[in-house]
Amino acid sequence: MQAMVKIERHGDLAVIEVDNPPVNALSNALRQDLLAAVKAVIADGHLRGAVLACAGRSFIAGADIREFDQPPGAVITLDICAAIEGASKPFVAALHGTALGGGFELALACHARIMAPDGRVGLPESRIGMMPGAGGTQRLPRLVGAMAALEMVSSGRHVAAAEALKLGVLDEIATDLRKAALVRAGALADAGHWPVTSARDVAPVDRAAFDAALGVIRKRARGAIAPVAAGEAIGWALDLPFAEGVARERARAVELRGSPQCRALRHIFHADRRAARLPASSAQAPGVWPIKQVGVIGGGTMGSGITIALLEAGYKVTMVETDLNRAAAAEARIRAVHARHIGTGRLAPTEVEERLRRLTYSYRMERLADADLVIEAIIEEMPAKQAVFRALSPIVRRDCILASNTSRLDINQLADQVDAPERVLGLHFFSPAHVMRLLEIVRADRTSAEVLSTALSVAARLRKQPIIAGVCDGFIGNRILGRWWAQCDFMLEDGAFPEAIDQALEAYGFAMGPYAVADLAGLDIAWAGRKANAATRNPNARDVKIVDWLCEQGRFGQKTGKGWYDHTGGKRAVDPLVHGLVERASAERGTVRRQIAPEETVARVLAAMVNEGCKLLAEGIAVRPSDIDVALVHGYGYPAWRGGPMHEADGIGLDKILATVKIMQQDGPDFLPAALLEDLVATGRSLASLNT
Ligand code: 3H9
Repeated sequence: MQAMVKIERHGDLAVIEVDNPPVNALSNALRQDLLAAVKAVIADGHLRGAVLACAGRSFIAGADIREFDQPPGAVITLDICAAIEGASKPFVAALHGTALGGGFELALACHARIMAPDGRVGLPESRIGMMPGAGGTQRLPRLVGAMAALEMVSSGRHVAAAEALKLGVLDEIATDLRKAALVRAGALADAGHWPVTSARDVAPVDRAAFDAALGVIRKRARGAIAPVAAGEAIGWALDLPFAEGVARERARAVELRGSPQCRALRHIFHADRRAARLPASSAQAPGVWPIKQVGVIGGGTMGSGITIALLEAGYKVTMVETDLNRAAAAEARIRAVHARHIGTGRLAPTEVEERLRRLTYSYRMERLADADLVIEAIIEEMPAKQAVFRALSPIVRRDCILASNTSRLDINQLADQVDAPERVLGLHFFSPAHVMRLLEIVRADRTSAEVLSTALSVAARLRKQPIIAGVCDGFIGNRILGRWWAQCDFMLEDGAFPEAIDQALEAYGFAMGPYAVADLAGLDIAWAGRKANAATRNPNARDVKIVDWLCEQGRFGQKTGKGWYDHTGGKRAVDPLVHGLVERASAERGTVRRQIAPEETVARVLAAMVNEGCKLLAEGIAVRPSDIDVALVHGYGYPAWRGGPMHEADGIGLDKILATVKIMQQDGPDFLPAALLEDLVATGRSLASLNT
């Protein structure tokens, strides 16, 4: 096996180079080798200084998170940081790619930091339920101040080189990184003294402002422990001597490492990456078609959002609308979003101009003759969508991928309209499409592996989180959503009120409860759908009428000022009229209303999700349980720190979930226990065992 750490000599200076692909993660073995190398350089009387650098695409991206379930090992990163910082010669960190977590902490312990122009640094531990444990929370505020450090550790964001330089993290940005680092190490050695981060004081801070910012972090965390713990540790840097702060940080980090939240977030980290891979059966590395020119048909909310996302990713876009007014409305929407980005400083006016130059509007589909990909985003009606696909077929090249943004319609029926149906698939974006991360890629019966693979590469370029779904009503996300929202409606009839259900689910960690979300999204579209599908409804399904009654009164949610709540004056207030309708629904069903505890709300919602998830797996609509977790976390506000419903269900026990489903089966055929769930319980297997 090749050594993971090597020492190169450059005269009287050394370069310690770490080489542990793909991202130089600090494994137990690497930490041992690295500490040995640092000690060897320190002990070598011919060497006056050293550079710490990495081979490959990145500097050390942090501790090896695959080892978090094992004991820490003989050498911890803290030891290496201490050896470097206390060395009798200067160490300079040469950073490229992503210097993250433990990697960044090593750099903070060095006596200077130089970074390549496209490099990034950060302490993203809180995103995986962890916090820095090698002095990061104590050294960072000594360089950048407590407020900036607080923001960095709680958000976990990656900071680009230019900002890092401005903040005081870096000493220099250099294109010829190794050379600049060697020059710096030589200069520090010549001077005979060098800065030691831990010896610096943290700049004085307005303590009340710091505590207020920590309070905001606590509120926004909605139950997530790590961002708050990391923030509190920055406070220790203000209150405690360095050594004490580091000891407390280490103890808390070890605690978090073994926590259920850390396990759940690591599950999501791996699940995200698994979801972006083709299922094993088609893993013969299919080719990826080049995509440069994209057509978007329909400039409504979805079409405009998709266009903004495509422009951000660098594509050339032609938007096709039916008339001047609609095109003007789309343009206004797109310009408004870009103007906001200029206003917040996210984009420079020149960047916006460059993006908008890549966008053309047209009323003629013929303009899409050169497109590599066309995304249809018109009204959610099958005949209209079929007409678009029929019209496109003779215009576009045979290797132009044709996608629909439908959230539930049968993609196969669209593929039937065109030549070469193997290039047709669904690209279901979530609203607002330029903001939401989830992208459901819907594979129709004839979609080819190349087309699927190309869609995954488009998702990566758009920085979206893809999941692959099969064709069914609602695909993965909306089908599961339909079931658990139905359970919420049943709970209203059984005895709950909307605000109690929202509160229970918000306390569980959802960003918003279902009734608050419904009011935000608008009740009218679902109402129209219910009316259109009335004839096909299963007569044995339990049907709750409350939302229809709300819509009949013109209460469509926030846009009309009233829905499940009264939003008059911009506040979400409980409305006695809604309570009256809820009680009427119970009375009409002949139900004696009873108290529904928050625990029952959560148990029924979770059981509905997991049961339907198992049906999706058995039908081959979802590839793996972890894809369902990815969908719910990135598209539906499920708390990431719980790892998604399928992960959570394994933790609770599938037998308990099944017991709840068995009670719910009285609610009709949609809630019959999934055969897969019963089988897993009978054979003592977990959902995680199905993650391939
Ligand atoms: C920490 O450092 C704690 C310390 O304070 C010490 C306390 C004592 N470990 O994402 P990609 C794998 S906590 C193991 O597809 P990209 C990843 O699974 C850690 N493996 O590429 C994937 O493998 P596969 C703090 C890791 O270019 C492959 O590398 N650090 C790790 O889009 C490529 O990854 C973090 O939280 C890891 N730490 O993004 C950083 N990181 O192909 C987490 C990656 O088999 N990582 N892998 O699925 C990231 O944010 C991104 O992976 C990164 C690269 C930006 C580095």
